[in-house]
Amino acid sequence: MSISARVAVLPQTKGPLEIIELDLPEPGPYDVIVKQYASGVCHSQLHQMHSPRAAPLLLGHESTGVVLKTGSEVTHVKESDTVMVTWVPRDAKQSSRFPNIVNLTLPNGTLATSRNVFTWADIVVADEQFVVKVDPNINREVTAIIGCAVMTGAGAVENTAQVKSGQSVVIFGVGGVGLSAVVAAKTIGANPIIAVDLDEEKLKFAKRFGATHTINAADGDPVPKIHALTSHKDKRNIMGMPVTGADFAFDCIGRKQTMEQIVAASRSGFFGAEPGGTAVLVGVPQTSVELNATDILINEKKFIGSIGGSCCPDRDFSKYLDWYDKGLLDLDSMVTERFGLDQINEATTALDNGEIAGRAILVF
Ligand code: CND
Ligand code: ZN
Repeated sequence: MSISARVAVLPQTKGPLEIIELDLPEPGPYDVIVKQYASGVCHSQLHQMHSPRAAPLLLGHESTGVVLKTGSEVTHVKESDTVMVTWVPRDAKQSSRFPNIVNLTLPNGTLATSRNVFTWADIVVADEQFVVKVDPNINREVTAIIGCAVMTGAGAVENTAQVKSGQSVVIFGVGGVGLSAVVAAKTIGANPIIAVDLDEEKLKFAKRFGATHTINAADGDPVPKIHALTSHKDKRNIMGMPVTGADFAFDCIGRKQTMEQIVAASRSGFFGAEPGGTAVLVGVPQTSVELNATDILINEKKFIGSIGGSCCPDRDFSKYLDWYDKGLLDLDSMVTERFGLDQINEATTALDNGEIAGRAILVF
């Protein structure tokens, strides 16, 4: 018997998301059908909503749920297992198969597409590579944001940048992704941990998660303030000047201005002894960027990207659940708003208006 689901669909032309009831297809050999407990609302979906599209879109990419049905080739989960749905393959190093991208035929015959998964629905179908088995005793709501916000922010710090204890970090943009980067920096023992945002309330909030200093970029250029907080008086750069700047500067926004500021905020090299700092792009850019090539060259700085926090969900999600259990990752505070599926347009509008202090979730 086919399974009926209520799915949020973004029409191809402008307009709000619509909740459409439809019958899900029978799972293909590698598919898993998941009845959902909760899903996060990520800024990446706003980027998709504000971009032109070739077809109606299915959105959302982090959730918790329980398995209802599996395809014939699925072996790592079975009916009634508790899982998380995410958008990074769970063990890509082991699996040579590229995961299927889920599309659904709407009742009017139109094909609605997803980038890889969709989680803004009470029941979803996803490739098994995007379905991670977790302990059945997890908190079923707030842990939904591990599937993107935590993986992306914490993973950028731990996996991509490999920040070490005592190193200095600055994190631009402390929404769901940036706060998770702050938490990982604190857990590793980074110091100082400087949060930069335009919103004073979000900066205060970031201190609860481990930011040691905050800078409101609405009050002027944050870069000189970052340099004032990160000086290495005994080290000299190529110009013979004392070195200042962060060992790592993370952009968890993706605007042209912040992408340029993370390079300027990174420290120069210790001339002849150690290369310069690293600017890490996490936010999804909507424009290209002009890099100061001289700064990068003479100061031996790096500009790198981090996608999905370079995470391996099968390995990393249980670790983040452990951080939650130990009180290191306070997801109960980080999830600041809850909406029902029928309130999806309210949820996305609130995020767009900067009204979500941490991360919003949909609860089904
Ligand atoms: P959210 O909207 O929650 O947070 C963004 C924060 O940036 C807010 O607190 C803003 O106030 C702040 N901000 C905006 N402009 C500036 C500025 N000029 N200076 C300082 N602060 C500013 O977004 P989110 O945390 O859900 O997502 C953040 C970005 O990360 C976004 O671009 C999203 O698409 C991206 C992302 C990337 C990846 C990846 O794999 N790299 C995965 N998921 C999301
Ligand atoms: Zn995301």
